Amino acid sequence: MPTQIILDCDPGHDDAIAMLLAHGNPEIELVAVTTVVGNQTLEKVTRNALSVARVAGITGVPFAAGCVRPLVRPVQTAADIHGESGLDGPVLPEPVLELDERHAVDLIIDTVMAAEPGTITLVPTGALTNIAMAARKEPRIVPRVREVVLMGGSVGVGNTTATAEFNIVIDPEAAHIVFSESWPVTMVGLNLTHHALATPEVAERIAAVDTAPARFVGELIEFFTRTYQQSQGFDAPPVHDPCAVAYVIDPSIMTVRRMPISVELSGALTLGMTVADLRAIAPADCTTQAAMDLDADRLWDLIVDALERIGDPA
Ligand SMILES: [Ca+2]
Repeated sequence: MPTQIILDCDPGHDDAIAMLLAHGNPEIELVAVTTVVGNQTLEKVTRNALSVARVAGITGVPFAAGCVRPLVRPVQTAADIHGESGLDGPVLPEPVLELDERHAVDLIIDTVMAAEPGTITLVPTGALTNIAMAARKEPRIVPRVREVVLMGGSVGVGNTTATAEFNIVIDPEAAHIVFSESWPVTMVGLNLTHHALATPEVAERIAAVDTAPARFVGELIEFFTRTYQQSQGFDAPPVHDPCAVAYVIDPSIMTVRRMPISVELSGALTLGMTVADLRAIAPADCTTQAAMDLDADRLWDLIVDALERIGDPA
């Protein structure tokens, strides 16, 4: 039985690749895609999600738009990394899927409540606004969710600030809610994703797949490489979001360590930091863990395999 996931995202170059991986991998069943303000405005990331669905040939999966701003803070986007559209680089095809009429928060709640308990995995790859709102609006989802595997935070280095990662720092209050709930949380953070580098060798492997979706990914990586070189000083860009999907597919692709993780809500230098308690052994009631080491070759094997399986959708 494939693992059923809800991908809650803000496409976003790496979100797009995460969606393709989830769609193309047979171990995953994508049961819903929800969008949240983050890399760009809600309107832009939602359109991008629908464009990626067309590229990937995704049909029969509900897509819903979620929160237009963080719980407390003003909107902060990442045009420096993702461009004006949020998905600059390739030509974005006109969407064919229609948005679900429900708000993303309601789609998440309805999907989890309708499924058998312990079957739905939430995979947030943007700010945690929708997930936090869903947990507050319908607390009965919390024990029913199998686990939350999120891209965000870090054990160590930040990106938006010295100590904080973008998805967490743009809505730290939402992140606090998600990390504090009783569901199991796996944090796939920058300490791991900074090893998921789309090197020229990786780009060559993807180009060799030679399909329209693979060329789309190649163009995403090309743009992402330039912005990461200019704004973050990376030779090759880290492709964060597919790492969370890869963990759901095959947890053995990375090592994880149980540790209490708290989100800083008031630090002058540490707002939005995921404070990981690395002391000794985690307490017995600890529900959070962090991904620590990645087998990057196997990550790219999964992505190339997913693109091969997707082929050229009609
Ligand atoms: Ca993202």
